[in-house]
Amino acid sequence: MNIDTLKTTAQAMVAPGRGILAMDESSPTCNKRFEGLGIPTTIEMRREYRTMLVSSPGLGDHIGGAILFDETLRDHTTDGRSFVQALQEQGIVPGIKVDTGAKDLALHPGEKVTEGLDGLGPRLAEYSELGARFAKWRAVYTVTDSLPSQACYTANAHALARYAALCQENDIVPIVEPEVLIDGNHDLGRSFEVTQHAQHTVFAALADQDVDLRGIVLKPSMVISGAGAADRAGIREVAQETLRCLSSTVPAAVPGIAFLSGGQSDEEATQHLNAMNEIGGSLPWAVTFSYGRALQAAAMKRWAGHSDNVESARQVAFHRAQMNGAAALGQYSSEMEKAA
Ligand code: 5MM
Repeated sequence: MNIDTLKTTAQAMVAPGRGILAMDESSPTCNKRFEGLGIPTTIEMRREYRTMLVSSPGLGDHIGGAILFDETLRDHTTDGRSFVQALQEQGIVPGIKVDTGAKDLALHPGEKVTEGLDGLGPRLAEYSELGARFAKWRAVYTVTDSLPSQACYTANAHALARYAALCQENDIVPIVEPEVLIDGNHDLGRSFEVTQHAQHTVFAALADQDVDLRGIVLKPSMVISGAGAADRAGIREVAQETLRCLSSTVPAAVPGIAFLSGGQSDEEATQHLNAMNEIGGSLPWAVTFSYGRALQAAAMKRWAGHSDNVESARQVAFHRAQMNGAAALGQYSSEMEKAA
C-alpha cells in the first residue's frame, strides 16, 4: 500500500469546489431510469447517454471523480475514446463500483447485506490496470421502529472494512458508503440514531481491518426525516444534525465526506450541502457531494434518447455540477438557479 498515492487520489476527488459524479448504475438500474423516459434500454443508448455526460464542457471544474459501472469502465465513448481517457481529459479521476449488490440478510427479513468480496482482490488489480483509481461499495440500512438489527450493522460494516482493506492493498481509494435509506416515516431523531450507529460500527470495523483513514472517502446519507414523515425537518436542521452526527463519528484523518442524494430532489440536495458548508466553520474534512440521481436526473430527462438534445443536456449536466460545486464551498444560492 502506498499511502501517498492514496492521499493524492482522495484529495483530487474532493478538492475544494469539486465533488463526485455517481454514474455507476448497474444495467438494470440504468434501464429502469431509461424506461421511465421511454428511452430504448440498449447498450448503445447507455453508451450515448454516458458519452453525453462525460463530454459536458467544463465538467471537470466541478467534478473531481466519476464512479463507473463495469460496463462503462471497459467501454468507449461514441467518438472512440475510452471512458477513462474521456474523464482524464477533463481532469476527472475514474473510479469503479465493485460491490455486486445488496442481497437478503439471512435470518433477518427486510434487511440487506452487500456482497462482492469473493475474488475482489484480483478484480481490483484488473480495474487498476484499466485505469480506476478509486472504488465504491454501498451498504444499505432500512429504518423502522425495530430495524436495523445489530446483525445488519455488523455484517455490513465488516464487508465494507474488508472491501476497503483490499482496495488500499491495490492502491485504490475506497469510497465507503453506508446508506441509511430515506424510505419510511421515521423522524429526524431516529435518522440521527441509526446513522450514528451505522457510522460508529463502520469506523470500528475499519480500525479492526487496519484501514488507513487518510486514504478513504466516506459517502454517507444525510440525517434527514423519512420521506413519508408527517413533519419533515427543514434545510438548516438537516444540515446541523448531519454535521453533529459526523462530528461524533468521523475521525479528522478522513480527507473527505461526499454525500449521496438518496432520493432528495436536485435542489434540496444542493441546499443541504450548501447549508452544511455555510454553518460548518473549520471542519476537519472536505464536505462535498457524490450524487447520482441529483446530478443526472435533469440531464437524462433533457436528453431523452435524442441526439438533437445532446448539447442542451450537456449544459443541464454542467449546471447541476456547477451548483453543487458552489454548495461544496458554501457559495450557492437559489438565485443562481434562476439566473441560469
Ligand atoms: C448511481 O446509483 C448507484 C446504485 O446503482 P445500482 O443500484 O444499480 O447498483 C448508487 O450506489 C449511487 O452511487 C448512490 O446511491 C448515490 O446515488 P444517489 O442517487 O442516492 O445520489
